[in-house]
Amino acid sequence: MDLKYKLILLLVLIVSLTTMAFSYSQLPFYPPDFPAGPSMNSGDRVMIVAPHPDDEAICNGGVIRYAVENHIPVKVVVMTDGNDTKTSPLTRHNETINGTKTLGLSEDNVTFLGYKDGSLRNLLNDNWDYSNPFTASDGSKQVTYQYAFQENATYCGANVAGNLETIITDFKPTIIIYPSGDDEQFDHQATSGFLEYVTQETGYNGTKYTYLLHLPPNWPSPRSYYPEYYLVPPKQMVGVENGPEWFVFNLTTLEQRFKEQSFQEYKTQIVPSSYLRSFLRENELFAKYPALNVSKSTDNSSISDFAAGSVNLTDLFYDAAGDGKYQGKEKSMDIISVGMKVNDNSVNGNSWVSIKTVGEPSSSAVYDVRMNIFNTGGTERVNISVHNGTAQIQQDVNGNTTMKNIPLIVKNNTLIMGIPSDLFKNNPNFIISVDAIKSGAIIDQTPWRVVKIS
Ligand SMILES: [Ca+2]
Repeated sequence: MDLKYKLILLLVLIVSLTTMAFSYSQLPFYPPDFPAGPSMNSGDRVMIVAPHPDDEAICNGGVIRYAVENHIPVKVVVMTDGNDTKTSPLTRHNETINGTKTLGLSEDNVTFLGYKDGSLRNLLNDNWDYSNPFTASDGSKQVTYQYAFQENATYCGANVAGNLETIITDFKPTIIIYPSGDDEQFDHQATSGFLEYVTQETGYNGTKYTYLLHLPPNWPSPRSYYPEYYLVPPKQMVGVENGPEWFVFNLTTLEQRFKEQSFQEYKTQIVPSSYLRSFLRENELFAKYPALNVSKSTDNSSISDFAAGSVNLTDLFYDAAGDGKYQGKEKSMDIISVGMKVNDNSVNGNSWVSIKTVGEPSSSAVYDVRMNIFNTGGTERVNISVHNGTAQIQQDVNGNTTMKNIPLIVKNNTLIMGIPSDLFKNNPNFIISVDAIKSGAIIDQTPWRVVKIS
């Protein structure tokens, strides 16, 4: 072989080795560089909220096992019946009982609320009041399971919140672990909203952690059974201003074994080929969402100031681009930020809220800003809805509903709506979420976030 070919071979070898080394360095063989958490001590009491009967093990099996080993009380709350047409609710119930038993819990540690699988978003946003319950496909309007926390519980948001408040008051958790509002599955996103609601309503002052399960198509990466890998947060959700703060909970080999064994009890859900086995890793992953702060302004900005561009809204929080139902392909409905300006004693009586999308907002879409405002005289539920060039606000408080048109301008892919400053006159805490809907389908939605006014 002459020197030329030897050099070419050497070059090929160097390039291949470099490529291999690079690919290898991208594999999650090391714990991601975030603080450890949740930290749990002997005085703690841990409440884990699972939208469906299996979420408790998939994302929290290691935490549950750790708590059992350290004699830390655990309460698992399963929100829905897991009735997914091919599996009976009783089967799902039994899988959770057996799965959590494998982890070391007893049946008394698990509470089943029994609401319909897939209905939580309706209950939170549309069917809140007892006078307007959700009707399931089987015609039922209330829980019918004997094993449920409250038999005959009405399918409505107020009742779900009431159940969770009772459990929090009785169990007195110091740590609540619940789904991330960035989870793409609607029951998970809504459960997150319910927990933000009840923790505000009850004045809960313990710690809150969220867990992420559904973020298609590429997370967790790789999406398969690799127990020697670490679970790493999705790139687009790291380092976002006011976004999730990540925590790593490393598992011992024994805890990993218990978790894997518990998965075998969820026979109808976690089949050997299931991507859910991606969650059998060296660690579990949690995130805290910081409460957002808005300072009251006194500059009395008017709609013409926004139209002229002389006043800008400050972004309150961000939503990933490229997410949602079509992974961002509907650019006009891909929400990227929510802004707010709360005016104090405004001459024109208006404060401002904005939604920014990747593409120009579409007149055929519906954009909703939902807020629950926690005033001492009662929690006010507010829905600002933008459709076809018109913005409306609906306010519900203590059974009274009012609806009226409000100012709207569209500028730089941003919808800006004028809302009454009166909503915030007592500096209440509130929670807020935004979604974009087309032909009844939710294309994108933000998490529910807690906001404090100063
Ligand atoms: Ca988005």
